[in-house]
Amino acid sequence: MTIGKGVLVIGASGQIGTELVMALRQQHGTANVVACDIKTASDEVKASGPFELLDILDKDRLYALVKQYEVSEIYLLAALLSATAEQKVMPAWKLNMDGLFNVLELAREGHIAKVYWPSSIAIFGPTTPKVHTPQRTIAEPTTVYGISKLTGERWCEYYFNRYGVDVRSLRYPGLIGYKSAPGGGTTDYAVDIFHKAAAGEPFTCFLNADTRLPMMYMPDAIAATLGIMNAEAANVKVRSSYNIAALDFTPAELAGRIRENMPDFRIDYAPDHRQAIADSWPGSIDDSVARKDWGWKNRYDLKAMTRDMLVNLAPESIR
Ligand code: VAH
Repeated sequence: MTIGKGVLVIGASGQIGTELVMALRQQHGTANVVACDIKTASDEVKASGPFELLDILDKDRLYALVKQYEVSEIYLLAALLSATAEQKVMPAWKLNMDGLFNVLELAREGHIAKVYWPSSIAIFGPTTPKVHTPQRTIAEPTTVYGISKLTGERWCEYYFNRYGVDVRSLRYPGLIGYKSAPGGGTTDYAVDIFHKAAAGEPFTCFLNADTRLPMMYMPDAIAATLGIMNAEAANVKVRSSYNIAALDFTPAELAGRIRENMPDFRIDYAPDHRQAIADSWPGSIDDSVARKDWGWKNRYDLKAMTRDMLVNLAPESIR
């Protein structure tokens, strides 16, 4: 089986996938980047290049697409996120783990050359040091999502060490973007708040005002993803998953930044089941290892992210 120039993005209709597909098509050429998902993708993704329906648990269909498009790289983004996974425990475990094994096995068998698989700061738990959490530390996650991501990291490192599979991974913090709707995440309040502000509506936050969480603007997350995948293999020294960081803030701090442009914006707080998930995670992350190994650095701080989100969602609000 020839390994060609094809790139497969699985989970292309999700929050990250929608933007990652467009960035990969710029790098590899639109015809070479195949967007896949179990549900249809955005008009932008479908109009700019090939799209295929795929359930990542259907290994035969996955292999057929790898052959058809002469795929050499797979970006596996399909997963159930933290809040949803708590409601659908076994479906989440099956999707998050069997999906990963389907891709790692294709790489072990030599059908693809490189794999990207996202982990998350959700691999940390209540016993992890919460401030400036280091690359290597206690990781006792208490959520289905976090357990699946920590387990996945262990398997990625095993497939690298045992079979030489070139799988690379980042521990994403909460991601914020305006191009796609998030789904089922505990950090998704930080996206919803901008849409409410842009609509001139008050926002009820499902986390407490002082809940500090690590976050990142989507353009930085996309840059980090391309950065680690384009890095020299010798510089990717961590084969479980890298901490990456950019921002950390509380809902109250984010609301304050929005009010700098929209003084009438109002927020109130009604913590729900997602508060316990957020309370189990770190407040800030140390990403010095990624910065040293392959030159990671973020571009957006909280002020710049807030401004860019509002420029795109509510341009009339910008002062
Ligand atoms: C979630 N957005 O909230 C994801 C992310 C760190 C959080 O993994 O589940």
